Amino acid sequence: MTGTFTGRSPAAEASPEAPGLSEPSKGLTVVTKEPYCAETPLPELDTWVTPTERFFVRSHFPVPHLDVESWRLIVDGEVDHPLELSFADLMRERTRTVVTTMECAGNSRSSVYPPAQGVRWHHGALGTARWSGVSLWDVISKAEIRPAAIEAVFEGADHGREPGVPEELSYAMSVPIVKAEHPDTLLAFEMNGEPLTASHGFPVRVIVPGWYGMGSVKWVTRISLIDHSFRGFFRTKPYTFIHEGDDPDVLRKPVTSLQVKSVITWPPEGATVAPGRIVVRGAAWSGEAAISRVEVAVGLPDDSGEGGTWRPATLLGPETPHAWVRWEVPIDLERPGYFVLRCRATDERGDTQPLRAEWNFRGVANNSMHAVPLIVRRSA
Ligand SMILES: Nc1nc2c(c(=O)[nH]1)N[C@H]1C(S)=C(S)[C@@H](COP(=O)(O)O)O[C@H]1N2
Ligand SMILES: [Mo]
Repeated sequence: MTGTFTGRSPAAEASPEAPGLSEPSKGLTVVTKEPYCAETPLPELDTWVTPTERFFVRSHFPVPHLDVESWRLIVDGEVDHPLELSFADLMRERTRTVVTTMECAGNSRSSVYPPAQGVRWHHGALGTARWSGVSLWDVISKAEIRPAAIEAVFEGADHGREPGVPEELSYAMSVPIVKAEHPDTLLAFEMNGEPLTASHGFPVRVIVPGWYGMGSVKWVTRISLIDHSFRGFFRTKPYTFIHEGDDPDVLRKPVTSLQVKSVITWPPEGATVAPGRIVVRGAAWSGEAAISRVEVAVGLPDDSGEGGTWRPATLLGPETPHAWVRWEVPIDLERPGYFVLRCRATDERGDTQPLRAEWNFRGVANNSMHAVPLIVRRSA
């Protein structure tokens, strides 16, 4: 039997309306107002597909409000035939739908220690959506890409200033050609069966399955093929692994694929439950491999991350290449007390989650084990 929960829901603290946005963000927790960053409370991530109004928003600059009639996509750079495409041009291509899990590279930054620079996300800069659009490659290959091209740079219509940078910047991010060629890399115009909302990239955004969210450029208006590694601000500063002592003028490893990770979506952190059996539920994902195992421990970890009693969870699926799997495991908590649950996923490559992820200056790609404190109480 499932226990009853009296844990205060983080949703209760959510702001009803996001400032400067046309659509309300009910159910999201606003992390920063400017730029607008809002995350999903974990209990709201308890479904395979995340409803659009509950899907986190991460924007670096104010939302550009674009008009579908005047929107154009330029394809240029290392191509023989530069293109300028309208929305109607895109609609002539074959439609493709991909369900993919998106996680911000800064997700879970609030639990990085020592504290790292950046938006202090808890664990909810994360969600899974059904994206429809056209394969990126079907569109850009018409420009006759030259063999010299090694990366595609996606540029958004949003722009503004970043600390330490003298000039205005547009949001831009690159992917290697192999990622641009993948048929599931999309120019998407629908999210969960509806046109994109303004804050999620209307009218067209890129979707790069298997990568952290920074590659899925919203409000895309230009794609440039280049014959070198892109050195734009967002590629080389926030979305890169910087370690202690690194020379700021030397390029570091870029943040790309999602590391193996899992979260407990039920019970909520800090919930009070009655003694007995609870069914712990959650999600697990990994960028370039399937999830092979999820385990849940009751009890504090030792330094290795072991400790406690580990129980294998049942993987509920669905099994698709780019989306998280749901899992659940019954846990018996007969005795009143204060407890902590932890979960740990392992993928088919054998990658697993650490107790504490290796520290980096931006606190990116933190895939340390999620822990949920829980109170078992007779009067719950
Ligand atoms: N044009 C543009 N695209 C962008 C961003 C942005 O600020 N501007 N943020 C990126 C980051 S860091 C993430 S995590 C995802 C978030 O997408 P969402 O707001 O639809 O959840 O968009 C990416 N694409
Ligand atoms: Mo992000």
